[in-house]
Amino acid sequence: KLNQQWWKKSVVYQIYPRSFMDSNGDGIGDIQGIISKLDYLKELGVDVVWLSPVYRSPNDDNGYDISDYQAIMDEFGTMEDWEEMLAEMHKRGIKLVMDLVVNHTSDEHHWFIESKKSKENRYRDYYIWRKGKQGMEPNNWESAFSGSAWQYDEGTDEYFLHLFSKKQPDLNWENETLREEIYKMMTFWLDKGIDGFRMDVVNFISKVPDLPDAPNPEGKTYVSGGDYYMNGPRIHEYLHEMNREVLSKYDILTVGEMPGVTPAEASLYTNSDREELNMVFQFEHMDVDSGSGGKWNVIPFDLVKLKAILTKWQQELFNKGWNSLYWNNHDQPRIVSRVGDDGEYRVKSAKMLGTLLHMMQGTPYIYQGEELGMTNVKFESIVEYRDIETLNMYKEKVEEGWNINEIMNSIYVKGRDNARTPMQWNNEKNAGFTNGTPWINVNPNYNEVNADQAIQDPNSVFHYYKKLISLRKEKNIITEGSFHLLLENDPFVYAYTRSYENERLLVVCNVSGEKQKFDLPKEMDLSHPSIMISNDARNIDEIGHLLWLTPWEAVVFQYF
Ligand code: TEU
Ligand code: CA
Repeated sequence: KLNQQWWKKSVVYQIYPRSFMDSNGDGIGDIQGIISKLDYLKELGVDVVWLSPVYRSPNDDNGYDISDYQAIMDEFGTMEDWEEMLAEMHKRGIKLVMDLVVNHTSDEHHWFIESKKSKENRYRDYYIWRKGKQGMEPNNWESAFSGSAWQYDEGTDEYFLHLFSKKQPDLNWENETLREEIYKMMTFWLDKGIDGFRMDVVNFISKVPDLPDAPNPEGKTYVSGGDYYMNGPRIHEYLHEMNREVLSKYDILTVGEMPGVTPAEASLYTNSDREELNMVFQFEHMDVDSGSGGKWNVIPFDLVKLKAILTKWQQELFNKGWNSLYWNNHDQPRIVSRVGDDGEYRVKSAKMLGTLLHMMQGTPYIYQGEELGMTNVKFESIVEYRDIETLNMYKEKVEEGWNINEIMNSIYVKGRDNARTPMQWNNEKNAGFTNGTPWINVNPNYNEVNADQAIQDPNSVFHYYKKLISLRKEKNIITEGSFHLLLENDPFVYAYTRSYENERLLVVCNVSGEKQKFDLPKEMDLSHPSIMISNDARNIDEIGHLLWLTPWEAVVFQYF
């Protein structure tokens, strides 16, 4: 079936199953819990669910370390539960995109158990093994989760590569038999009727063959090897092969998670003529507040930088590829705390940030709780944190002599557990997420931030997001229109236009807690503007050529 590109009009909702809804009181979200909340998603109006991994896993990285790709994780339920969930989603017209994690497996996957048995084992070459150098690791690459990217194995006196945790050995995509095994597994799930894949760090799967040391001018213990595995030499060959062998046979959505991807590369990955993927998750807009040395070195947010990045992505993929649009996911702190105001103006700034993103060209992704304006969390002590990335960083920074308060502040601002506290359903115990003890503590603000309250309040973020989602289906200008940034150097006002045939949208957002002046563009014919959506009451007749934007105001003018 030809791909009708339905995903250009879709809005995707990401579920992190461990934290979404617990149905059996063990404090861990599960598939029956998801089923019980599908009417809520239907009410919101989302078209697709991206479900983070539910495959068998020891949960070293909460399911991103898979020990059996074709079995369901015990804590989440059974394959029958999964089949029921898919049927219930499809009954409601909701599509299901599963998470494909094939840069690495768990070290408890039977392929790895075999691979480490001996150098002659038939699975040896499914993974990346190298001899050490003078008793040291084969190269100087660091793991994303601290320490070396290599783990020594006594049994065969060699090291194996793991770009993430020690329990996440990287797969060797040079091995054709391995690639065929992956395509078989993908077909297993697609033949069950799923509607696509989100592909975990899929631009890491092709490494530069001789795995060279990275430059290390500052003499660090380990350094990022990203230049030798991001967008590597055979990545387009592999993705085109995957498309030919599997993806092209189904009418599906495919999105590649690609840390380090540029717009130029993304136009290659997402150009439909190249038969690779439909869209990618880029990370440039997620690093505006990251200093040199990575995310934990927090620097002030800079709107001018953000505007330049998102404008580049809008314009360089226009008529060439396709963008994903996201602020949040299970790896990122919550945007209303990161860029908005999670205090007095929480609801208003959350609506502004939603408007800013959803009026752009691309497929928007809403992360669970974003539609409620859920915020970051500040746990008293490190013992309340769960994420391996955070716990490893804490240990490493303590050893490096960092001040504990500085470490905790970096965790408060950038830690992934900010996104992983339980979904807040109501103001009952544990926010209605579980009647047991939650695997991670609930954000204490669940009394005022929860789904029940949001659904009853017509002015909630929830109902505002509902409207953004429906506008995308009604207005071709949102999916087809060209993008033009205004006031590129204004540090507080984010304004852009979308143009399509004789129609215009003018999106004006005040990304600050102070009122800001905005001069309407001359070409805007004041006799015809209408307000398509806004987060603040405004009498259209009073509008002259000068707008005083209220704190965190978002307004979308429509004119011809
Ligand atoms: O994330 C890839 C990735 O690069 C993230 O680790 C990100 O850079 C980091 O978390 C920023 O804080 C994917 C998954 O989304 C993530 O949950 C997994 O931990 C990782 O791959 C390994 O599977
Ligand atoms: Ca459970």
